[in-house]
Amino acid sequence: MKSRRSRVVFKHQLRKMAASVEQQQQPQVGPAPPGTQQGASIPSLFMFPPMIRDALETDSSNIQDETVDEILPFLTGKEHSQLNAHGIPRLDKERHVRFLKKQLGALPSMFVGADPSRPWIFYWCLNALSLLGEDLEPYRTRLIETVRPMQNITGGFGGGFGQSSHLATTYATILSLALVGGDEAFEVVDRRSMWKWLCQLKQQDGGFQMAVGGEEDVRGAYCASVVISLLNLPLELSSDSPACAAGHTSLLSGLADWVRLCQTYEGGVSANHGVEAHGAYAFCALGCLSIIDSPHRSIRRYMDVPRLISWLSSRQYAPEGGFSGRTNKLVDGCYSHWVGGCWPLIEASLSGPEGPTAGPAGRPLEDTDADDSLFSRNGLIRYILCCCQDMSRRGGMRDKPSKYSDAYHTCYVLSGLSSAQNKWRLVASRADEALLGDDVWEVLPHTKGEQIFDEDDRLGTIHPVYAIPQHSVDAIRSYFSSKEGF
Ligand code: FPP
Ligand code: K
Repeated sequence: MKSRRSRVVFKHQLRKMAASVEQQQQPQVGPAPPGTQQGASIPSLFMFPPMIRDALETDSSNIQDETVDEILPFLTGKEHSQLNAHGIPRLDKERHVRFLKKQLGALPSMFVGADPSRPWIFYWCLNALSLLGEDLEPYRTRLIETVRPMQNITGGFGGGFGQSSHLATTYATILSLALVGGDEAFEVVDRRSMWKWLCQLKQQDGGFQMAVGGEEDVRGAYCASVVISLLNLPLELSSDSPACAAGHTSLLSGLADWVRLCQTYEGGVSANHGVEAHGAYAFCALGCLSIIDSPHRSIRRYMDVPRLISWLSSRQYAPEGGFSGRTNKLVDGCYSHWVGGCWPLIEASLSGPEGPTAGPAGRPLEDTDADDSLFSRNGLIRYILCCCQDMSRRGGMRDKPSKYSDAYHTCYVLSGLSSAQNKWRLVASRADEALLGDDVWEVLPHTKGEQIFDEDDRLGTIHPVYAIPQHSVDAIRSYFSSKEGF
């Protein structure tokens, strides 16, 4: 219990903090700190270590301080040779495309341990290339030939030929096939064995194991719902599913209740019940719920939304501008997607279906100029463009400046950049709960507030639930929607 005096001091500090944040969000005027690019206007929020500090020194607080020291020269322009008027470097698309194409080639032998994640590499590289505006057609045939032998006759895809099926590699394979598109790619999937395998993974408590006999977590809930809805699989459970013993009759029954129990006392979402909340799992939970039903119904029904918003908001740091994955941990570019990707789903859950942007006579609906985003889009854009690009010959995107770029970070940093630059809206919700994932979404450039990046650096977009382009979602769904049963 705080004393009265400490409450008064606390209130005073809060007022001071609010005033200083307001003042710090104003662009820098007067002399720039040493080493700063002259002429660029950078809000001072992103130029100095935080004003308010916890007096308790721990390993976590020390490494946090070191991270701020590492990042500030990138945010203030000291590490960049060319900046725009807002102190932001260009997105080096050509370099990142070259990096991704190289990653898609054969892996050097020292990466033999990464073999089971080959379907992930396909998804990360293809999705990132598509965000950068590259044509994926040249990869279709090679992808089809490579993933075909990875499918097991007992259902699902492993990480390579002869490896047992796993939901993560299955999810990554299905998304990769959707990305390259075309009937031949879709026909690789054996839907009947996929359905039988998913029925084996479905558990009595409503959740999904990642592999037969493997761990049950919220990744399973998300990956299974993505696969079920993209492939239009029948929902009835096979009679030998372990879930039947608990009275379940559908692949999705009890799933939302299982996901609900992953929300922790902090307001975030954990891998399974009773462990630590982490941003990657928040995205899985919201994505899964948005497939089970429209987000304004399912997210509001199964999540404590105010507590989740409070926890998600705490993931964005200053001066960094980027997101962390959990309490007392460091900013990392990949959370630009895992945490950043939660915002469109949260926004849709709050606003509900909004109808098309253009009114009845093609007249744009009333739009105020104020930026009502729930996170600082410009803070995230600043972190990504200033800190996450490898500007050396290597290219690609990274966690933070001291880390090497890789395909995983390139995919999720670019996905997060795209969701900060563009605004998704739920236009119409599905008529019937049974039409899984059948909501209408629309995306437009985000134009409210100040645009700090160059228009040429605006990325393509990915569907807020499926994390691949909307036209890829539409194509695979429409191909399989004509299939009744198998
Ligand atoms: C902690 O790593 C990371 C986790 C506990 C979650 C990892 C899960 C994902 C990235 C995605 C799962 C989603 C799907 C769809 C399969 P850390 O301790 O190295 O990082 P931290 O310090 O930032 O928490
Ligand atoms: K990490």
